[in-house]
Amino acid sequence: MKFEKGPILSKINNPDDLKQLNEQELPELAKELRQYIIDVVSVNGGHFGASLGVVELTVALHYVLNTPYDQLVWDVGHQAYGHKILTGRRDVFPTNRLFGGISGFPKRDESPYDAFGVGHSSTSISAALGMAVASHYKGEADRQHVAVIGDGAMTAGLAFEALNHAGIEKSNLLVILNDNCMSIDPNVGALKEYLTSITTSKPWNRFRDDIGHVLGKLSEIGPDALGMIKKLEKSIKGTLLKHSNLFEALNFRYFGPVDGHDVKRLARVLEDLKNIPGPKLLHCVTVKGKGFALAEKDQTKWHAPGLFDKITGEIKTSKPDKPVPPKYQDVFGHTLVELAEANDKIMGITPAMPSGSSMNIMMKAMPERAFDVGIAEQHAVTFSAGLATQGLIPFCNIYSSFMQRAYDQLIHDVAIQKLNVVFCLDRAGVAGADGPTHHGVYDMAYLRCVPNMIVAAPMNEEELRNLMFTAQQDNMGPFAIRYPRGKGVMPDWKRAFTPLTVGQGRTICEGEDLAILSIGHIGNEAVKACRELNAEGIFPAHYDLRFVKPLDTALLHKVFKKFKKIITVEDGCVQGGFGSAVLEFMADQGYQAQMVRLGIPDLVIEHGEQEELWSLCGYDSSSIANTAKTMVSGKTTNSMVG
Ligand SMILES: Cc1ncc(C[n+]2csc(CCOP(=O)(O)OP(=O)(O)O)c2C)c(N)n1
Repeated sequence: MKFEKGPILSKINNPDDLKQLNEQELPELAKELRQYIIDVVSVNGGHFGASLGVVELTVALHYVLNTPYDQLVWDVGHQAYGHKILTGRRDVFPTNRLFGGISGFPKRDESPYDAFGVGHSSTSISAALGMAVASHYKGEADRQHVAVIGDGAMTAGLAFEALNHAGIEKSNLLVILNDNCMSIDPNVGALKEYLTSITTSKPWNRFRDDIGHVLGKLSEIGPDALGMIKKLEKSIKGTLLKHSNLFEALNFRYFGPVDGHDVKRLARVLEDLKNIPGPKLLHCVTVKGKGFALAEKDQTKWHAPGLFDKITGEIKTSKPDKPVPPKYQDVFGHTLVELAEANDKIMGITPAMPSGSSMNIMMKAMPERAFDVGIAEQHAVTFSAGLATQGLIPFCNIYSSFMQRAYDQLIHDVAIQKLNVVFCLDRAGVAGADGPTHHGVYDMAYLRCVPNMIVAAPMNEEELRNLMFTAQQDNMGPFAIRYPRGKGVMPDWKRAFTPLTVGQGRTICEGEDLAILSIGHIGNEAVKACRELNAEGIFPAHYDLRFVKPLDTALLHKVFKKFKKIITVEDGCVQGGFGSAVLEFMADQGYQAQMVRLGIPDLVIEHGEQEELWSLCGYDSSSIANTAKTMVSGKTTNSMVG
């Protein structure tokens, strides 16, 4: 598909071309850039509102900074589409997030303009500070280091840790706080209220006006300009004592709030900030979804809306002619409320993913029992641990890859103390177009080595419900349930609860030629593989283990006594994961069999549709069937990991 580009954007192949424009042309370029993002995202999908909100800031930054020599670090990176387009990727932008195409996030090996690889939030200040300290050490006094971080990302401990450190370094660091009052859902917490009070309070507005008067005009003032800024700050701080500034208290020079959609003014302000040494913070106020009315209005929905009609704004959904299975996340959300209605000890916790995890269903139904704690995975886990010490049963829902942030809390605060916390790990397995930062690859490996943990994965919606039911019983201890992004397999999913026996798997089909052991939803690919094999006269047995820990040892003894050819299938890393657990069982129990472990190999798996990636890694249904055929025929396998 061909996308039109405006006349100015067509000429911008890199930031050097951008610098040839005069200031008057910047608003028009911003308009064309915004339209190009709308055109492409409407047919390709991806993050939307965040990039629209920083169009002017992006243009101004590349107009003023000497990138890539100057280091520009985007936090999370979901807002960096404009940056990609202006830095040499305009014509490949239509491949954004597609299999084999450019990444939806900044990535160091994609472009020298991507100073730091991102995807998880709140890393930008630490990374930019590291770069600034390195420049200082190397004597590169002229180099700028800029972190652009949203008010949502600023809620994380990591961001605060970086501010705390930066405040005592004399390095040249500019933090741009992109304040749009939104995370994916509305931003939460006391910091958010503080930022709102700054943008609305009278003294701060005076401060802003006074500073605003001078910033952007330093070059006109000449050599006395810095002295003037200092004087101004001093006198203004007198007025502000009652309302002392958090960032100032951390030794940052605070500037703002500025209008993040006035591109000419932003360019002038940034130009002046280049000449102010040390750590500084520019508070930039923007509107998420700016320039696309519906996205401005319903900012959560338009964070990543999928495909849509760019004229009418209608979001394209397929209209199925028969009932379709629900998303696992929705089964989680509805089941949690159902369980919580019957068990008043249940609480819900999400670190900033109410919509993404469907915790918003409980937040709506039982607001006093469900918490969005901000982008704060570590806190979410230890907060849950605290609740559990008081006899409550927290369901702490964290995406598998974000859970990596809270590993110490999981061990130190939950597992060692055997607390009843239920971890629901959404987006486990390859996550799709978000790519390597978001794939939930490692959880089975990193959880099963932790004492006291129960680690389970449902093969379908009914199992998810039953696992949740089982986990909320008293004295279960730490209990992790991992499930993938997207839909399950059962349109008719709302069945009565049946408690499961911890550590017990189930037989999907008996067979003769070999055994397939699967864990979780990917077992449905094994079901398809069995069908294909049966049609060719090969009869595998298939077992859904349900639990990675504890393993169903009775079932495994039965399997190893009967079969000499075994395939394990998991949507997770083969190193240390489910297959490794079965391999350890085999070795420990003195069995011998030919085993092939199918799963994610020891490689960074790029972005693509889940099915494409299952196939790439060799564990979609046809890869499973091919592996089985090769094993049965007595040949060696050529699977990526076999
Ligand atoms: C560690 C981590 N947790 C959660 C997320 C999911 N996430 C992606 S963007 C986002 C909201 C970020 O809000 P903000 O920084 O204010 O940027 P905005 O989208 O408002 O521009 C969240 C929670 C993430 N990327 N990383």
